Amino acid sequence: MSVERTPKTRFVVIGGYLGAGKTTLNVALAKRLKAQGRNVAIITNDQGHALVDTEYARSSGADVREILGGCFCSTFPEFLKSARSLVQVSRPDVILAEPIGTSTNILSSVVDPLRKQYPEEFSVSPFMVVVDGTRAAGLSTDKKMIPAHQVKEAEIVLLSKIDLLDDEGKRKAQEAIAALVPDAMIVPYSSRSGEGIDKILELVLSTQLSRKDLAGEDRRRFDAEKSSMSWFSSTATIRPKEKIDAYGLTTSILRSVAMSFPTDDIAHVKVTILSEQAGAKMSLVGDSAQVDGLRGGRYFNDSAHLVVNARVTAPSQRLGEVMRTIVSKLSDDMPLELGEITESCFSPQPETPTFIAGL
Ligand SMILES: Nc1nc2c(ncn2[C@@H]2O[C@H](COP(=O)(O)OP(=O)(O)O)[C@@H](O)[C@H]2O)c(=O)[nH]1
Ligand SMILES: [Mg+2]
Repeated sequence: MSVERTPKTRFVVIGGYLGAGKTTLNVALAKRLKAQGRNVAIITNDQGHALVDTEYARSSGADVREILGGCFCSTFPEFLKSARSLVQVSRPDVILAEPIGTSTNILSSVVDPLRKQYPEEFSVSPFMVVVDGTRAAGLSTDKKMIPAHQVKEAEIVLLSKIDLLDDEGKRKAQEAIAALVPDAMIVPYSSRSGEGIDKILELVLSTQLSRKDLAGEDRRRFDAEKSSMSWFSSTATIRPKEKIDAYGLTTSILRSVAMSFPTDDIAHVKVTILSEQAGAKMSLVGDSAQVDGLRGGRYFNDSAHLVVNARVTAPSQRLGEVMRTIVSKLSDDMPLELGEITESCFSPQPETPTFIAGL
């Protein structure tokens, strides 16, 4: 199939809160774009040392780069270097970039400098923000400030998880978003049913450019909220002594997490287990646990790689202790041995953006 190639790389930044559905959407978009014969690259971004998102995004066949250790906005030169190296190596038609779920001021500190300083290299799409459809109606009363701030920056709001909403729920969600960001287009969609994804694909491939000018908010307003949510990440090798149920293992980890913290404090916890024989990915957002994918078989007795990422409102020491216990207890409860455990756990420190709007 011949595909029209645009001379510039289409650059789409897709922001939104923890657990809203960004990675799932990027994977769905990448698969469709690949099926059309287009090259796709995904840039993932987070604070820890091993990302569930990166492993999952690679499963779409896209070239995936991760930027670790801080938000795009404070590592803009690295972000740009990554994008340019992607352009040279895999010549993507489209780059999809996912900032950290608690990122703020992405429009002014990432999208704006990209479009103003590199218009010859990149066709920068309007800034898209994914909003969890099941949480949209509560945005204005949410005690957290970051989710509403992110919505206000959007040029296009992608309203996710509409498979979980009835018509009334969809209407309320859209009303709440329109009240926060009257100038944005709203596209309801579901990564589960596929509804609305073609519309998003159309926007991704259009030549429409980002144009919104909005000064960033004083980032110090958000520092306390960002650092109240600690980050934990761990990897381990699992050596089964008998056959293990990959789905049972991920479920057991998430069940233990759900029992250890109040629902509202669980921003997003992700687990993947991957071996030659089996693979499973699961997520917990608040009290909603979902199987995101099973690959290969469900059972395995070969050596497997476990990755756990958690973002929870708790002091980092407590999050670390709880998560470490949950991981190490696996070998008490199941016929397996754990080896090569790596771990990082911390509260994110305030970041200094590379570009501040207006300066
Ligand atoms: N029902 C439903 N679940 C979704 C949808 N999109 C994402 N999810 C689930 O929401 C959870 C968080 O998704 P993820 O893409 O990791 O969110 P991110 O933190 O924004 O990247 C996962 O369990 C996904 O399977 C959707 O459209 N419908
Ligand atoms: Mg993600």
